Amino acid sequence: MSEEKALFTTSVYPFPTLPNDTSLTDATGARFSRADGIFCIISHSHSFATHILAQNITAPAVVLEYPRWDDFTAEIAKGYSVLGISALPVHLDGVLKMCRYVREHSPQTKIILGGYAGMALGAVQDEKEWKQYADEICHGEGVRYMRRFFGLDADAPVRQKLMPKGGGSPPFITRFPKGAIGFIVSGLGCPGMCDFCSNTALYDHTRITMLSPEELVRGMVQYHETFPHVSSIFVVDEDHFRWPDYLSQIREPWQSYPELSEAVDWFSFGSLDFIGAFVDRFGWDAIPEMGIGVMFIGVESKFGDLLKYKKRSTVDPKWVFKNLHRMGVRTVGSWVCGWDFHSHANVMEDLNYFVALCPTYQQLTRLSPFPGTPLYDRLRKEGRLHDVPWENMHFWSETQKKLGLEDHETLNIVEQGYDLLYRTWGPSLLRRMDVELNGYEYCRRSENAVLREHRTKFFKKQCGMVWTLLGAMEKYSPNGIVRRQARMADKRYRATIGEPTPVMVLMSDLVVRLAGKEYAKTIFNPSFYRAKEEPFKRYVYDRTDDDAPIPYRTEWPGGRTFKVRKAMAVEAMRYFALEKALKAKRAATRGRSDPLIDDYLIGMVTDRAFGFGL
Ligand code: B12
Ligand code: SF4
Repeated sequence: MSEEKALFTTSVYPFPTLPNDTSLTDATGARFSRADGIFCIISHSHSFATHILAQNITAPAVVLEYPRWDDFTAEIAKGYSVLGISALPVHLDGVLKMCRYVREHSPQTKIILGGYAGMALGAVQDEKEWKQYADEICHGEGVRYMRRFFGLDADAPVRQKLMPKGGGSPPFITRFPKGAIGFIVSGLGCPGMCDFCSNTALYDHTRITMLSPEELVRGMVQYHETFPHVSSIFVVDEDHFRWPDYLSQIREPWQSYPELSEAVDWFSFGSLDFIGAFVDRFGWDAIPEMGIGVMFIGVESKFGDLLKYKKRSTVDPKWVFKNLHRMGVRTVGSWVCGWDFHSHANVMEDLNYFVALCPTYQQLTRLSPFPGTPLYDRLRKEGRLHDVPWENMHFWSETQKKLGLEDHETLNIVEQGYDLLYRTWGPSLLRRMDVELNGYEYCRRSENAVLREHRTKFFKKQCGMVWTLLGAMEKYSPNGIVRRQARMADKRYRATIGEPTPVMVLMSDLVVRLAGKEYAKTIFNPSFYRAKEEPFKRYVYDRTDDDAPIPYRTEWPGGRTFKVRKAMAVEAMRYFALEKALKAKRAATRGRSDPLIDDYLIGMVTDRAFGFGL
């Protein structure tokens, strides 16, 4: 075995699928735009923990993402001193099989299990039992842990270079979206102590700062400079608004890169009471002035007084959602079904309250006790846990029993909720356009020059892009309510931004045709949508240039199947023809062009970068 060589990996494929037959790694398809018919955004994501660990040690390292079994065993045969597995409880069957294999075929390899899978295993097995599988479980933050493991300075600043991008699109627009979403970790952990929350438990109820506000903005600039088509940065933390001093320090560096405001915004996390306190201190305007474009907000339930969580007791969710939308900030509202107080008498009232918030995106889940949390311990003591296999340990698990609802019902109510949101407000992309039109108007009136002169451009480009989907949304909407909303959005676009350009109209015509074909497929072959599968990728950190923005080499050892290559070729041809047609149209109708929007659209098509951030 060669010396000190680290292998980091996710669990092996196939991954379990979720109860509604969607993919674990497709946050928008499984949750955020779940029931949006052909407008559902199907997306992919990467394994950030493994990259951040590899980026903060000095030994050569390889990261495997979604390996198939043979890929994994072939890699193990290369001989590694240490194997770090990063996984969630839902993967534990696969992870334990991997550990057994390594114990047998590469006994000298040290196995470290980290992340939420480690926490869950440690919670249900005693040390003697789990030691059969892993040498160590890393509880909490892993960068410092791995540095200590390799005898490095654990407290040196955390390095974060560019991670692989995530992204998505309605599949009829592109099945191979170039990632439009960058990822950065600003902090880990939360002192909130909500009993159901794995995060507060894993990080022992504290927040660990991973980047200073200046470093965070520099990281966003690096994404923008390296990948100009990135339009969202997903900033991982648990509750940004709990840290008002940290958050407010982002405003100045952000404003000093006005070009950033024209191209990207960032995804933050906030809990209601802390958003309220932040706004009391700094005002609403501070939120867009820091570049925040999307906020994940845990609403959890209408009945905040019954929840008894500190984050959810003083502020009215309607007030928060309305104000954010007014400024162009999109929301991901989360709602949970299966609280102890839920019964047939109140659950639909609760759900409809959530629908009334009109979140731009949503996450509706069942209350799911994860091993290692106080909720799990309490329900176990009360004899209220179903024995579910690891593969059902996720946000829709049927783990709880003795509720005021039948056990199966919580899943149906959640699915009904997604559907209700779609039928009431239309697809998330339509809601997004409405909020972004607000953002355009709000920034145009703003006294802040960065918002007025730069952010307006961002909103204009985004609205122009989503406008090209409006015709299809109208035609293939689920009902008259949504059909009319699509028409009203068109009217509002024309009144706010202006007449669509001939380039936009041409693109919209193509979108309507593609949407028609897709819609027909869903009618004649309802099982046409399958949970998305991720390819296996191998990232090599050979330490030749650790300071480069992308310090790894990406390999696709399995290559692409014939079917995938064929689909990619068909799409490439379509986009080649579209590019020529759009350029010709712009040349022929130059007087009616809006250069900002047309260049943006044509640029995305030319660079084959069509894809939607959040
Ligand atoms: C981004 C995100 C996603 C993304 C990408 C996830 C990914 N693979 O990286 C997507 C959208 C795909 C996703 C999906 C899911 N997610 Co998610 N997700 C998150 C989120 C917001 C951030 C995770 C993240 O990337 N953090 C940044 C990295 C650097 O931190 P980290 O993963 O904690 O890793 C650190 C340490 O744990 C440790 N560590 C981790 N692995 C290892 C390995 C070794 C060897 C060592 C030494 C250390 C170590 O070191 C790292 C650096 O300190 C968290 C909530 C949160 N704020 O943390 C939820 C969260 C992790 N997700 C969760 C869940 C449940 C899921 C799903 C199962 C969905 C579901 N609906 O049920 C799927 C499963 C995904 C999969 N991989 O199969 C739960 C996990 C709870 C649990 N006990 O299982 C969380 C905590 C949300 C919550 N509050 O409950 N998720
Ligand atoms: S506020 Fe959010 S992140 Fe913090 S403990 Fe509660 S649920 Fe977890």
